[in-house]
Amino acid sequence: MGTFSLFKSYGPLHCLFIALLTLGSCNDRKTENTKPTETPNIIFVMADDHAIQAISAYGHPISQLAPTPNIDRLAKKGALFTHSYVTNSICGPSRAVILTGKHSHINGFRQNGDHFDGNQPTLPKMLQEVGYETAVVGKWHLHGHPQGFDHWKIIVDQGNYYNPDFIENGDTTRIAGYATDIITNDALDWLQHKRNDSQPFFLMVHHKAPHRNWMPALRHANRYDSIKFPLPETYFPEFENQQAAEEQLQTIYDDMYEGHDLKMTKSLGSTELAHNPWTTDFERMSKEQRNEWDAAYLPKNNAFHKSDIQGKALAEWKGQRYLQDYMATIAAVDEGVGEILDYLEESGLEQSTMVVYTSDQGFYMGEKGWFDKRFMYEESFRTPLLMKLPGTIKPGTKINALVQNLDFAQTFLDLAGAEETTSEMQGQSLKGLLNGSIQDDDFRDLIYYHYYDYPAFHMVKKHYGIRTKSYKLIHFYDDIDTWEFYDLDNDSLELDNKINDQTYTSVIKTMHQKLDSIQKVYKVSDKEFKRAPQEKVDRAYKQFKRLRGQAVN
Ligand code: SGN
Ligand code: CA
Repeated sequence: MGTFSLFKSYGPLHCLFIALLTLGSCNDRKTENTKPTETPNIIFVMADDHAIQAISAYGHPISQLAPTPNIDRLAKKGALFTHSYVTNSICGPSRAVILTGKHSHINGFRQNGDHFDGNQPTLPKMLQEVGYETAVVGKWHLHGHPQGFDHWKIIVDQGNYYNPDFIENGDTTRIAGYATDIITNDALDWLQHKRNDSQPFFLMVHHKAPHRNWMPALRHANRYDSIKFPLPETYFPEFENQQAAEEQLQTIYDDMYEGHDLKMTKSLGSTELAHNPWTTDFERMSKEQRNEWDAAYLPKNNAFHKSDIQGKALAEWKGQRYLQDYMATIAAVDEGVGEILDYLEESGLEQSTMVVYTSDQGFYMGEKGWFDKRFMYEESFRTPLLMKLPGTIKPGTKINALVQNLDFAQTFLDLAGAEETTSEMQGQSLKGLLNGSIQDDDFRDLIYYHYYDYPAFHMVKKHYGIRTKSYKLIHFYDDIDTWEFYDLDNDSLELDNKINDQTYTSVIKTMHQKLDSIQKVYKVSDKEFKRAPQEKVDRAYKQFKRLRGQAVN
């Protein structure tokens, strides 16, 4: 980093220096041409738990009934990544990978609850070094305060949808309103009034939405009531040879809390929530907000109580309620993206600003009967990724290469002209894919995954593995020791574990070799595979099963 520390004093002089160096302009605000910008501004918008199935540009049937026209603008004007993945499908770890460009075992943040070592080199710090002004607004969830940001305003821990608490400069304040709108407004406020006009900028906009418990903005609370979303064909799965899948606790109709998650009420005419083991946003709402909420939910809850649905029909009803709330929660996120894109167009920043949309991981929308994430199966391993950068990315580009959130830091630093700083990182810059100089098949052969958060919420066992274009090999360990192998071209739903199928013996052998060698490349040591004591696992199963307590069955 030596030479770059020269630029530590930011400001107009620095900009002039960079401009002279590159013969471009730091912040090409008013240009309408489509030449690549030398040091583009970068706006990185990340939602929490936003599934690919819920972005209309990806074409999934659910999203066609609840489109996201603003997020789709990025695909129209830029690139849609069809095979974008995380390295560890859970919130804090995903954020740590994005900030460091390193796998969890190197950056030290393996599971939610770990503490992020903010003293290590990170993307925002490195961007600062080359003259960027940096800011983060919204969810942080790494414990401790952000480092490397000139401006930050974060929600406390997981945050709340209604009247959330934010931390800014060490002070915690409750802000009236709806989290998604507040975060969008903070981002716009920083762009319009707070940033230093003479520097390129890097702004991270981290939404809480659409994280559990999927509470829509009041204006969207009835948005999809009349829509019947298609439930996946695997909504009632029969697992065979998939022990970890069988033993999870994230099935919509078994594990969701009827009050907290599904907003069901105790009885006809009541506005009191059914089973709700925790305090939630309902306690934070003002009287007016709660009245408006009840006015939106009472009629649909009453209709449920009158219907007397049971068994399979009830399980399907729960799936519908979940999808309606989840998609309605996304509506405000999409509006927020629209506001930011509109602002860029109006302010003349459009040409010089890269906009990225992603999620901290994928999510289940009823596939295998599930919600939540964590598994290395496609729905949670994959994550949405859309990017626009005029002059570099051709409108309507589709990128099918295997990419990961591990690559973001290197990509942004490469675009900022600071690729020399990334030698310790473990990803690959996506720049060549973005400007068309690298073809999808030439980018990367396989991707590596490791999930550690067990025993914990939803009881998804620890596992690691690799995915190539056509195959996936997974090892679940901890209180079990099972391998799974999928032929993705012939079994895209990953229902048929072929680990013992002789037809695949030689492919599986090659996959094992690839797994061993990538673990060496990524410096995975034997210490990474710790198991929890059996009593701890048993206790956790008991605790989470006890919490379920369904009232309506
Ligand atoms: C909370 C959620 C879980 C979720 C974890 C991790 N329960 O504990 O469903 O898996 O967060 O989510 S909640 O009802 O309390 O929200 S993550 O996005 O932070 O990884
Ligand atoms: Ca998440």
